[in-house]
Amino acid sequence: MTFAQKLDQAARATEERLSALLDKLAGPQAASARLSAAMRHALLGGGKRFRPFLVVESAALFGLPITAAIDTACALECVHCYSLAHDDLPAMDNDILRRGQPTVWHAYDEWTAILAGDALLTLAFEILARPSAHADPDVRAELVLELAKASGARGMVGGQSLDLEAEKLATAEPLGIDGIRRLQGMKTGALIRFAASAGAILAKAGADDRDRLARYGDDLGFAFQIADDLLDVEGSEVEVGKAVAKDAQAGKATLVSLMGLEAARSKLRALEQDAKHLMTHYGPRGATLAEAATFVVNRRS
Ligand code: GRG
Repeated sequence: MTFAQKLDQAARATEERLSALLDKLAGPQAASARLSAAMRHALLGGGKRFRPFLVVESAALFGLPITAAIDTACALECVHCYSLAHDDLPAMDNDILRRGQPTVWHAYDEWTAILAGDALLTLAFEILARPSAHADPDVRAELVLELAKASGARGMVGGQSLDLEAEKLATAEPLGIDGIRRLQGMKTGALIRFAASAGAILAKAGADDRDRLARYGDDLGFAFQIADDLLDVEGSEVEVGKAVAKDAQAGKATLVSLMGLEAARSKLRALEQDAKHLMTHYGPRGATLAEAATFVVNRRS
């Protein structure tokens, strides 16, 4: 199977399971058809499903089948999609286009987008707490703990706050390279680190594997963010599926604007090589995650 086919397979499996989970957990019994529809719009309106793919492939490193990883992959995608629905709100990034479709608040309204995001965040932890996520309750508790840490004040939400403080508060000091690196490690990196580490948690792997996968996830998260900044500079709205050139318009410093295009591209290549090197430990089993590093570096959407 080619890399593209593997990505596609993980995306399809994730979407099928998400759809079934929404039907079961948020669908018929839910008080509000409007809320369910907005959750579905946020979750199933496109997307690369790259984080679920990382969960599935990190589990495959240890011989686990896709079925053993899919609920964890779906829980993570629920957190990711809630963050996008909230990030697009007028109070935050004020975007009307996401994944080539109207954003949730634009398709519905602001309060529905807020509630759909809240419900997706809650659903993520409901999915992880159920025995179908893993037969061992200790593993489920660890998944809940690690996803909560990655998503919350020390992770994605904290990074988003640092970002908005820098952008919106007149009193904020401009961020330098280290400050941006820290905020992006929290905002974008923490979920990608969780995705890469999840396979080791599901497989009850030892500390060396956990550490190696966390470092791989950090490389990928950093690369993912630089690639995103480069797309904002070099991509088109049609290609990327959302508004571009937003950072420059907002006068927002990014790693690319502070380092310059050439240094950013060369950092991307260094991160790709480091991530690939970490995967050599797993021999042929590590080949797909090694290719994922190249995918992140070359992505155009
Ligand atoms: C609102 C708490 C809260 C957090 C928002 C993730 C995030 C934090 C904001 C998104 C802003 C952004 C453009 C970040 C850059 C990296 C990123 C997360 C891009 C979107 O992820 P993709 O490319 O999206 O994986 P798809 O659509 O493929 O799922």
